[in-house]
Amino acid sequence: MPVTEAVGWPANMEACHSGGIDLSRKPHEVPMTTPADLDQHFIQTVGGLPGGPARPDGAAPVRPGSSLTGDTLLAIFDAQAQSRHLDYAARWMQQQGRGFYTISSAGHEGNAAVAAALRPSDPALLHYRSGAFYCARAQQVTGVDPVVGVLLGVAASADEPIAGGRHKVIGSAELSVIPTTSTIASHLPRGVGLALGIGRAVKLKVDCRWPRDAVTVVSFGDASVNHSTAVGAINAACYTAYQGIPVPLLLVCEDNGIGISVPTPRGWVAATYRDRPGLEYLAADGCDPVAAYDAAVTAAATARMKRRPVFLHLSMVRFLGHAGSDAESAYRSSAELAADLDRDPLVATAATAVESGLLTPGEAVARYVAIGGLVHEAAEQALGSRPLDSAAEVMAALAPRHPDRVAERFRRAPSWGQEPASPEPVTLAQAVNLALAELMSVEPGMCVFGEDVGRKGGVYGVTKGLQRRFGPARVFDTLLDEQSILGLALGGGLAGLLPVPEIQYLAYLHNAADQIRGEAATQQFFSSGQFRNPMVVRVAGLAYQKGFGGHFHNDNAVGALRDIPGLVLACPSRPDDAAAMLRTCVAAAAVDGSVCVFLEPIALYHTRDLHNDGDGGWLAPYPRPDAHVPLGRARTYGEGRDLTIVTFGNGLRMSLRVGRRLAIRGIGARVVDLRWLAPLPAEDVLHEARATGRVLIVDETRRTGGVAEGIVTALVDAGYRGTIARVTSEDSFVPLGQAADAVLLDEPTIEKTAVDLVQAG
Ligand SMILES: Cc1ncc(C[n+]2csc(CCOP(=O)(O)OP(=O)(O)O)c2C)c(N)n1
Ligand SMILES: [Mg+2]
Repeated sequence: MPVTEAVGWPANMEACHSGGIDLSRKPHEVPMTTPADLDQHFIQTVGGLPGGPARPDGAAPVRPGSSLTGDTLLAIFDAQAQSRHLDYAARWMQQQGRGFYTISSAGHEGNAAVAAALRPSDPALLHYRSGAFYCARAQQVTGVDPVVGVLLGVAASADEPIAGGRHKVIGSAELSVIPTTSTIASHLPRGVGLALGIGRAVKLKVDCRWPRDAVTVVSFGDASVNHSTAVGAINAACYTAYQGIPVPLLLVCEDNGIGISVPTPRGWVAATYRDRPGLEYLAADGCDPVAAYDAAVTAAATARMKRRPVFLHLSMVRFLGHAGSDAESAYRSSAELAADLDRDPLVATAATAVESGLLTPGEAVARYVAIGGLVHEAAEQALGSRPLDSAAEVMAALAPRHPDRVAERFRRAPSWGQEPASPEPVTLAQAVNLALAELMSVEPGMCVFGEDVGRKGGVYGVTKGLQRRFGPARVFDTLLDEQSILGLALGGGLAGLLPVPEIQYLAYLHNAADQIRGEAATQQFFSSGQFRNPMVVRVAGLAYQKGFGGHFHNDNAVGALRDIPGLVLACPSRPDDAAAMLRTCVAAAAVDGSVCVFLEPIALYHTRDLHNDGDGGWLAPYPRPDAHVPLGRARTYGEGRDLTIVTFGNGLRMSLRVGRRLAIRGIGARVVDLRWLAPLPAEDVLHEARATGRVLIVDETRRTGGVAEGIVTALVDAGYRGTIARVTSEDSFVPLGQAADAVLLDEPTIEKTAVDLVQAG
């Protein structure tokens, strides 16, 4: 009987490598290591070991000088064997037509020792090959079955406990394992943010789901350490620790020497991280359970006691190729594959158990086979599990909204309902400043941070005085790295804070956009709402700054934000709306974990007048303390019956000025300020559009991918049958100096198009 049948798997497992096509046995090719090879190798090697000494006390160390006890070694072995069989199962399920994920943890099972060295309350953000870590952690908490959970994930089942089948992630709320995305290294900034955020939440006496002495653990591969996101995050951890600020973070590099097919230069990871300021570095053979465990214990203790970041570098091997479809024989020699097989961590753990007399060779094999049988049973059940079957179910966790609870928050906030913060009319910048102060005084976990926001009070003075009033623990300058700023927000939100990071200019959001697109916006989606990262990202942006030019300070492109599912994109134009909308965003973040981007038009920050110098028409009274703007509700100015102008941001001011000139020409226009660019206030726009039957969209962003595209589509989709025209800026970057006027939308264009539209009938 083939050995694979002995553990409950069909003998043709090797055919799984390309979704059922047997790539593994072409005579002219170097043979690949298949599940059957691994399985056979384990059984034959371990089965053939000489027996060990008499059975020792399970509480005794398995080797002199080590802290790894026999009991813990056996627990590690069980987790490793579970993980290995889960890898086989994933391929078998793919063959059965109900497996959608085959990236395996085989060869990386040494990471079980890292879990064994940590506490189950240490939050973990894991590499996709950290399956054995996950199985080992599940042993530390009652009631979580890692096998069933992982297999339901492989089957993309709606019953999968963390992502609800939306992706195969490693995660569990009970196990403090926060799902990560497939974008390698993108979880590292969040990890740094979480390590810092837990301490900050404790300091601010905010509810935090993790204990004050928790160590945040983040694992990743050797190729991933080169990604700018990893480089930036590790740099941010070092930069912070270098200043003496506690960063209890364990960075685990699972180094198998290769990234898909590209070898990592020998010694590169060690040479890069061995001597970084602020960072402790430890290396061990991740295939040897004793060495891996002892190093992990030291690393965890250092991170916990010294509250410093530690880089634990574990050397590993990779079996079964990169993923199920990867024919690694194309780029690896048979000698390399054989050398890896000799280092099989599962064999090493079994051998250690046998050497130390904990198991006989036969018992070790039987234990492995028995675990395989249980995993196979669970895999068979997973085949029949319920798939996700509707868009509603898929999207249920995307971005929960409870407008009633958001509104209720305004009624209950203790200092609200009294006098407004300013008796005088204010500018937009002043309104944001006052609203930040007001919100910080009622939200103890709210923190404002970014480049220059602390001592300087922001490039435009919007955060002036906040640090003095609320202290450097809540208002602080960060290092110059947008990925890390957003990472602080991602981790801080998880830790229970209410982060309000600032991105200095819209153009500088784009080099860190994945931290919003791929990380922040997906957290609830991939955890069925069990983890959330509330945040309000303030971004100074849009164009029309007088005398301060160029694209990078006048970026008018919002396409990268408009299509992010669930994201709230606010763009206040008037000072009173700015304060009220900021309140809404902060409340939505607190109530629903919403991810909000608050886009502040720089050119309007200090604008005072509307039509004439000195008219004060762009100032506004600071709004009553209980005033807020419901998400997705527009604001209409005027009741003109000839034309509806739909606009936002700088476009509102231009449109109101044009509207007055149109009135003189006998054209009655009403002007709708969208206020929210996502979700768009489609119903309000439709209502106002129908009131006149003529719509002119005034959109200062680019013609392609700009806001107007969404408005036109929303109107058409809603069955609006009137006239629609749009004016936008050019599909260009914004040049320096007066040339900017040549590509940006201007009032004469708005006015001419409006007149033409009305005169056309
Ligand atoms: C940002 C990003 N670029 C590319 C990929 C595709 N990709 C997935 S895994 C991988 C290699 C990662 O290698 P390593 O970090 O060494 O991890 P390993 O798979 O070897 O454990 C690549 C390029 C990705 N997932 N994310
Ligand atoms: Mg690798």
